[in-house]
Amino acid sequence: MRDVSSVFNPGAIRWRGVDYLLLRVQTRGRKTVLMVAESDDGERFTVRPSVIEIDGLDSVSETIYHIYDPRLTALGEHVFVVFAADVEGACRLGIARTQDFERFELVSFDDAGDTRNGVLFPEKIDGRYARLERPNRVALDSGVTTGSEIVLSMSDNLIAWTPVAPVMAGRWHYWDELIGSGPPPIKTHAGWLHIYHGVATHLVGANIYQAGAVLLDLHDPTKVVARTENNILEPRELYEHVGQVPNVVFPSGLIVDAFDDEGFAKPNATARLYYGAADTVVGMATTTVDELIRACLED
Ligand code: BMA
Repeated sequence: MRDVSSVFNPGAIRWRGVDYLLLRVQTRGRKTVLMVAESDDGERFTVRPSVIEIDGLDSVSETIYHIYDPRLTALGEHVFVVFAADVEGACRLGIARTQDFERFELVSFDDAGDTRNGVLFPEKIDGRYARLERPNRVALDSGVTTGSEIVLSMSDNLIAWTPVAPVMAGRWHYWDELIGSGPPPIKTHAGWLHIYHGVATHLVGANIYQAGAVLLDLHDPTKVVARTENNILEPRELYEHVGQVPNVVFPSGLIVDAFDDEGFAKPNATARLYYGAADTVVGMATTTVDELIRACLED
C-alpha cells in the first residue's frame, strides 16, 4: 500500500490464539481501505501488505466511496465484520465474515436508511442476532450526518434488520452529546459491558471525542443498568490532540484476555482498548474488566 497518511479506528479481536486488528487505512488521496495486522501479544503488530477485498461487495448496486470503522465479533465459526459504507448522501452498514482473515465474504448490505457505528453482539439473544447501531439524524454544518441515540436492532438471518427500541441517548451540555457504539459488547455477570464514544460539541472551535462505558441488561439490552457519568478516556496526549481531526479518541476494538466456560469475561481479565487518535494513528489503553464495571457503577 503506497502513500498512506493515516491509520486509525481499528476493529480488534482475539481469534484462534492470534490478536487481529482490522485497520482503517487512508491514503493521501483520502481514499479509505481496510488492512489486517496480527500480533502474538496485542502490542506489537505486523501489518499484512495487501488490502482486504470483500467478495460480493461489488454486487451492491450503490456506488460505495469508502468502507471504514470495522467492528469485529466472533460468533460461531466466523468473525463478523460490521462496517460503515459511505454512499451518495448517506452511510450504510454492511456485514462481512471471515474465518482466516485472508478471505472475506459479504453477508449483507443495508441499502436503506442512514446509520453508522454498527456492532454485533457475540451471541444471539432470545434466538435472534442483535446489533447496536447509531442512526444518523443530526446534520452538521459540514454536511456530515451524525446522531445522538444508539438503538438495538434484531435479525433472524443477519440480513434483514429491524430496529427494536432506543438504548441510550446523548446528554446535551456534557461530554457525550453525540454518541455511537465503540467495540462490540462483552458479556459480564454485571451485564453487557459496552464502550461507546461521546462527542462534546458545545466548546467553541472543537468537537471533542471521548470514550465512556455502559452496562446493558443481559436479557434485555435496551435497558441501561449503569453508565459512566464522566468519560473514561479523553484526548490528552499530543497524538490525540493533533492530527487529521484534532481532539479525537475513537474506541473501536476491545480484546479481553480471559473468559469462563459460559462466555462471561473474568473480572480480573485484562482489557485492551484500541482506538483511533486524531483520525491519524492507533492508540491502545489497558485496563481490567472489573475496573470498567466499577467505572459504570460508581459514577
Ligand atoms: C465520526 C466518524 C469516525 C471519525 C470521527 C472523528 O463521525 O466519522 O470515523 O473517527 O467522526 O472524525
